[in-house]
Amino acid sequence: MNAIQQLVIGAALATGASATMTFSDPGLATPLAIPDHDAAGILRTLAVSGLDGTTRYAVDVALNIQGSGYGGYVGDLYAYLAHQTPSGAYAMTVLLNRPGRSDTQLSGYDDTGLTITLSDSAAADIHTYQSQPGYQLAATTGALTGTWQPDRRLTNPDDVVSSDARAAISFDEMVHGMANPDPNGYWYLFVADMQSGATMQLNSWSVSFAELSAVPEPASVLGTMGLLAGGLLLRTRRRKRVA
Ligand SMILES: [Ca+2]
Repeated sequence: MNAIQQLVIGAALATGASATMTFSDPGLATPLAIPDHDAAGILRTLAVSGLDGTTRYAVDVALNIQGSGYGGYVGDLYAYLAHQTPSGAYAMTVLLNRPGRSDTQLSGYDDTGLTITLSDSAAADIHTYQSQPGYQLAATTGALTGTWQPDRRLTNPDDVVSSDARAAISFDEMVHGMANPDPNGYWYLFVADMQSGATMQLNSWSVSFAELSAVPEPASVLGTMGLLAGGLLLRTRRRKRVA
């Protein structure tokens, strides 16, 4: 293969379709009750393997929490995601920190549950979803739907309000902010119900890893085009010399 063919194939790979791998909680065969008004909460574990440690991934978390008994109340919920690499490095970020809780609404939002995806690339913060135009609840369950940014507030869930700074790290930083990035290992979901009254259950959760294509920067595209043109020119000149 000559240099020109290598460049063309390299460009095709860089813009090709990317793969997504999803890992679901295998031990969660039936809904798991989240203890009411109990900061001890529940902790679930996913073993993740088979991902390329040198590839950059977009990480998304799917979360399905539904009201039980007399019904749910999403403003009671606190949840975080943690990751432990095979070498033992550890990172975490806050997914939910009492959605809707503010200085004027200390109980947070009263919707019955969540059937959502949390993603770094979402348009809006889950904490203030009722202020976002077009937010939707599922017709059958009343659960919030859609794709949202994780809450990322590190404030104590007993004190958190919407105006608190969102200082916690993104999913991408959870993996690539480490000295030896590796998405494999263990991923943990912690969920707690921080307020007495309404009760909820964890129906399912999963973590997806979508390969991010190495899209060339405009400058490097121009550089590649220049190299290709230069290479063709060189070959033409050489042929002329031989002839
Ligand atoms: Ca509760």
